[in-house]
Amino acid sequence: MNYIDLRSDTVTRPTPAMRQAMADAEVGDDVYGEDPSVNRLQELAAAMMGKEAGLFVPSGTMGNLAAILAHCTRGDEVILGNKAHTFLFEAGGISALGGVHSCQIGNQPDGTLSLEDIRADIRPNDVHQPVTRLITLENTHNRCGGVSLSAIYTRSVGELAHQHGLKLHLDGARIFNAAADQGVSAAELAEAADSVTFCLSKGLCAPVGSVLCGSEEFIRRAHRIRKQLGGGMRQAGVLAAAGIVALESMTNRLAEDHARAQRLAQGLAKIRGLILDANTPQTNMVFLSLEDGTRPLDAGEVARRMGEHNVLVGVVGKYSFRLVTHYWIDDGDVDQALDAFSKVME
Ligand code: TLP
Repeated sequence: MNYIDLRSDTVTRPTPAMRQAMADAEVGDDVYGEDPSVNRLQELAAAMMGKEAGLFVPSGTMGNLAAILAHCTRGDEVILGNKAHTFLFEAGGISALGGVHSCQIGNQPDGTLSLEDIRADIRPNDVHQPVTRLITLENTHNRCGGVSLSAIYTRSVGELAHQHGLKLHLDGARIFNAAADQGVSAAELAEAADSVTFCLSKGLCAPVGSVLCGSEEFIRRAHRIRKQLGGGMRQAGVLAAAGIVALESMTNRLAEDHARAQRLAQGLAKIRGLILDANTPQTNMVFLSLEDGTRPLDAGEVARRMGEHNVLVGVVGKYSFRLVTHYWIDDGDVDQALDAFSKVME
């Protein structure tokens, strides 16, 4: 069964060019540092992020975890947003596995953390308190509607961090969507960050993997942590080969996904019973909810009925949805999804 899958861009399957590159990939034992495809991917990723070095990791979650553990020691504190993916959706790994304390600041609707809030939460030198070591930002910001953060804002947080002897990590899972949105390079958006993770496996369509980038010295520490976490992957070149295709040929097309999200939102706005979130969509995500009058139908039931029309939607609250456009969604799929919503909401 071929579903129109709007639940996430993580559902993207590899392109034919990726499958070919995977079949042809030169491989070696990456734990010995001998996989030429992994080495090439890491170099390419670091260059595209404007950093000295890169580390291929199995997931965005492991990339953020390895980064935070490389910046912090047990009992240190990271300042992050209360809607950050790392805070909400990474199974508490930083505290469970790293003993890292988190200080959550309310995200502004535009995905930022206010500089005043950050400043107020940097701990004084006091034996009663944890040591503030790190700030993390997310770009694009998933739970703030897929909004992209500017380089100017990121620089202001970087400056604040560095003035206080802190580091800045950027969860750039979808940094290429942010770059496409603003017409700038990913390197510019990541410039102020000491480290950045981005995902190959979302809008870029690779089957598996993310890359963590930073200074050579930082990546050496993160490399050991990746090994501790069981992320040493041996002949990972078959995966890296798809990642190279992703970086070489998939970053420049993301604006198409953003345009389709706009088209989808325009159609949804005309369907009775659906209310779009303010300012949605920002990039490739449309957030919406059911109007009061349509309840007792809840989002789970609407999603089930959409499934009967072969359309899969993401349920993110009792009455709310997230729809994500990606490479495998074309204009016809958008029309079909709109048609299904019209029928379900009749
Ligand atoms: N996000 C997934 C879910 O986990 C919610 C999605 O469908 O959007 N940072 C950000 C900003 C993310 O959105 C995600 C995945 C990750 C990190 C983690 O990446 P993976 O899934 O590779 O561990």
